[in-house]
Amino acid sequence: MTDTAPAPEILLERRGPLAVVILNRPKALNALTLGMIRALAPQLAQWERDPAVKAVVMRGSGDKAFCAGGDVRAIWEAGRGFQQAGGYDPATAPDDCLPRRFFFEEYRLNRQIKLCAKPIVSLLDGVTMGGGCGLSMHGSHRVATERTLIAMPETAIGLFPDVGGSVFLNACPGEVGTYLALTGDRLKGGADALWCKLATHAAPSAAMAAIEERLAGAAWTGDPARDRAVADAAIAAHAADPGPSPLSQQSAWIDRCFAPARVEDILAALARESGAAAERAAAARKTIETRSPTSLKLTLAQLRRTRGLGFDQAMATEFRLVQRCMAGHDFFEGIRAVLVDKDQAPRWRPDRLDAVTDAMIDAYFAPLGPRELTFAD
Ligand code: QUE
Repeated sequence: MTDTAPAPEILLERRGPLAVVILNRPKALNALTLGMIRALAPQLAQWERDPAVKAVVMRGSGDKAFCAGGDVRAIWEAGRGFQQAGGYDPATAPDDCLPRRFFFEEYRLNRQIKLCAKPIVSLLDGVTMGGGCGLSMHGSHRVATERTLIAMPETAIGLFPDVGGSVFLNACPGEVGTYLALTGDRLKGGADALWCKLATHAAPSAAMAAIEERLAGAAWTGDPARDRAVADAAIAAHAADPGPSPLSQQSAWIDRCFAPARVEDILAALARESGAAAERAAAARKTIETRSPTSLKLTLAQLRRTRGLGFDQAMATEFRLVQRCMAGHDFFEGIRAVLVDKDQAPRWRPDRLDAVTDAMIDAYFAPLGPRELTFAD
C-alpha cells in the first residue's frame, strides 16, 4: 500500500485544552500559502468560541523554520500573468486574484491573532521572517531559542516590512526597528529578540516539546487575563537566560544614524560614523545600497507615517502599499533575483535613490477606494 494523499500544508490539532497549529511545508521553510491562511482563520475563530480550548500553540515542522514568510513565489507567478496582460491595477484586478486575496486575507489573519483573547504561544525555533513574524508577533507569547533567526528582509525583494511590521518594528527600542526594516538584518538567538520585544520569552530549543506539554497540562482558568499568566508560568518553567543582547550594545550608533527622515540622510550619517561603530555602520550602508531604492524610501515613509496609528489603520496602510508594489517593477525583479534565478543581482527600477521622488512614494499611500482592506465579516 502506498499513501498517495499529499501531506496537508497545515496541521490543526487538539491536545486537551490546547489547540496546536503546525505549519507543515518544511521543504519551503513552512512559507505561508493562501490555503494555509484559509484553513487557519476559521479554525482559530472556532477555537476562540470553544470554551474547552484555553490556548493556542503555533510551531513549524522540520528542524529549520517556524515560517520563512509568505509564499511569494506563487504571488510572483500570478502577478507576472497580469504584467504580461498590461499590468496589475489594484482598482480593476479581479477580487479573487492572488495578489489581492493573499495579502487581504493574511493581514486580516494578523489582526485576528492580535485580537484573540486566548493566549497564542508561537515557538520560534528557527527561521522566522516576513509572514512568519505576522503570524507570531501579534500573539500574546513568542518563545525564542538559540536557533531563532528573526528578520524582516522585504527590502531585498522589492517590498516593505508588512504583516504589521508598522506596529512591531515601531515598538522596538529607539531606531532599531528602522535599522531592521531598511537592512533586513537577521536577529540570531533569544537575547536580541527579547531586547527588541519581538520575543516575550527565551528558552532552549531542546525545551520546546516540554513547554508544549506543560501548556497542555496547565491549570487554565478560562479567564483571559489570568490565562495569560498561566501561559507565562508554563513557559517560564523551561525558560533560560539568553545572556546580554549584542544588538543593545549597538544602539547608540543605530539611534544616531537611523533617526533622519530621508534615506539619503541615513546613508550620509552611516558614512560619517568613526571610531568603534565605523565598521558596523559601513556594513549597514553596504547592505542598504543593495536593496531596492523604492522599497527603502517606501519603508522609511511607512514606519514614520504609521507611528501612532491604531492597528487597523496601520494594516490598511500596509495594504495600500502592497497593492501598489504588486503594480510596480521591483517585487517581480526581487523575487526573480532571490528565489527564481537566484543570481542575487536584482536590477532595480529606478536604480538610484534620487530617482525615487516624494510624489512617487506619496502615490503608494493613496486610498484604494472600494478596494481598501476592510475588517467586517
Ligand atoms: C526576503 C523576503 C523573503 C524571502 C527572501 C528574502 C520572504 C519569503 C521567502 C521565502 C523563503 C522560502 C520559501 C518561500 C519564500 O524568502 O518574504 O516560499 O520557500 O517568504 O530575501 O522577504
